[in-house]
Amino acid sequence: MDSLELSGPVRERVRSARRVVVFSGAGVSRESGLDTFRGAGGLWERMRPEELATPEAFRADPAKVWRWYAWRWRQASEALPNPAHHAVARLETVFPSYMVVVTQNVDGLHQRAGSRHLLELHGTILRAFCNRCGRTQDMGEAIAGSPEEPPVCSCGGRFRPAVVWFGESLPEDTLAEACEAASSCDLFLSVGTSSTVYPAAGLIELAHRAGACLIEVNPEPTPFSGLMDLRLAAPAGEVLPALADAMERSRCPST
Ligand code: BV8
Ligand code: ZN
Repeated sequence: MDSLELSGPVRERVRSARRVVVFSGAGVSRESGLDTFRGAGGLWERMRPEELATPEAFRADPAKVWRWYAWRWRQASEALPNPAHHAVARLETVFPSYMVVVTQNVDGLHQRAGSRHLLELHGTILRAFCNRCGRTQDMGEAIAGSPEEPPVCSCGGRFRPAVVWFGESLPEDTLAEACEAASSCDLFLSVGTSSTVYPAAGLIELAHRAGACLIEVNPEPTPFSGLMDLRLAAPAGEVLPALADAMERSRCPST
């Protein structure tokens, strides 16, 4: 995308922003070749979440769930961060006082792009833990040792991916820090999420109630599009680098 100009109140809000939250979903990794969940070509079009991403599914058929997560681990490991991930990492220098990335993604691409202040609301596919004693190990090693079914732990428990399944609570401290950040931010950038999964999507409401300037990047509208001060209906990989440039420009006194 050519350059992007921020105008009027949004430019002013970005120029004066001191506390910034970037909230991301599967769409930010689409241009890295990873499937989203919903929408055309999404994972849930081909598979049923309740059969794969729930504790019940793991109890009913641990091998099936394990193989699916092994497949997704391979995809995430072979993928590369795209310009959207790199632009998000860059924003940490544009907003040095405070910026946090709150992601629903489990693929680890934000870290690999250099984002340091990151909250993984739904865990990570890069690690596994025993569902009895909690011992953890690297997911790649777990899969290498047992590709077809979840490895058995020395305590007799089973290893499972360190992600949050539907019906499971999110990591308490991570969720608390994310809620604190959303409730006290003055700029909230929502990128590549359908904003339909809770409690994550509730962060947008918290930022709105805090009076933050809300920006959404998503080719498709979401249930919160009407709340936005600025909506960029384009792929994140195309628009985020230009948005980061525009934000940087709006914060340099000369321009
Ligand atoms: C819980 C990890 C307490 C695993 C995931 C309140 C109301 C309704 C329902 C509930 C509620 N509270 C709780 C629920 C139940 C449930 C829920 O929200 N259900 C939904 C489906 C209605 N929530 C839970 O179960 C949560 N736990 O509440 O615990 C509790 C306990 C017991 C009983 C009650 C409560 C746990 C939720 C976390 C589940 N784990 N992931 C894994 O990855 O396998 S969720 C998973 O799906 C992802 O992490 C992500 O969060 C979500 C998908 O959302 P998105 O990332 O937004 O992706 P999606 O495909 O939907 O959208 C992609 C978007 O990108 C689209 O809009 C598209 O247009 C856009 N896009 C596409 N290309 C691009 C792009 N954008 C930019 N650029 C592009 N190139
Ligand atoms: Zn164990």
